[in-house]
Amino acid sequence: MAKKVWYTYTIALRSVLRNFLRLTNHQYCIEIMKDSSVLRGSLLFLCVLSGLCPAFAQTSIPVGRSIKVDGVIEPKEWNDAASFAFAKSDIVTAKVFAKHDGAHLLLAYIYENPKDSTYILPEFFIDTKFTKGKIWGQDDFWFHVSAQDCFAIGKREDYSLCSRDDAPWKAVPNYPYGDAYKKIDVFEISIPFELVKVVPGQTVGICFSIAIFPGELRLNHPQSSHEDVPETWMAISIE
Ligand SMILES: [Ca+2]
Repeated sequence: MAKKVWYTYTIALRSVLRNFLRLTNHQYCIEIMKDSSVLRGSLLFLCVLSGLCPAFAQTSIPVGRSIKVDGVIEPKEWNDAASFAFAKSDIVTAKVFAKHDGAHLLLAYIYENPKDSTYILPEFFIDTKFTKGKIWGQDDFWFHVSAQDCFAIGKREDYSLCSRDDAPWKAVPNYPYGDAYKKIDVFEISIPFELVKVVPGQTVGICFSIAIFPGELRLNHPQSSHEDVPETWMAISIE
């Protein structure tokens, strides 16, 4: 009997935690860490015990196998990556897989049920020296995937360094040129560490972002981060 009550209790607790974490985009775990009260400490313990605190596993980008940058998720191609979920929206449910192979930062943007005829553009911002700051600095990189692969240093939305086939980094696929819309739900991306002057073992600031057109909506991960304020991006160690 006691065993059954305990089982019911743990199932209910897991359900509550799961829904709460879903609502808060996992930030609750981080908030718990900042509070040393006994109550919250206990919640943290339960949170970890229940396996529902992915935020703890998301403070680093693991080293893993190389990938084939072709826009196709092969079996076991990404099962050694960290996962970052965007807050749910009416337009798309999106997540990013992230890892590196020692020489390249590797990302996969994966969309579930993207709304038809909506361009959902992968973007990400890296504070490569982790200098934070309230405005973009010369160590902050902007990456953007649309009909071309674009990047800029020190600012966003500078489209002077765009290329579909000859960019110094690679994203597959791209949206078609012009108005020929194509629904895409997986992008694979590879950025040479050499391009951003990042080395394994260091900490960087990262904000994963998706820009949604039409509508000019943007989703960021972490949800509390802002694309224009590097100090709000998350600290990530490159393993
Ligand atoms: Ca692939």
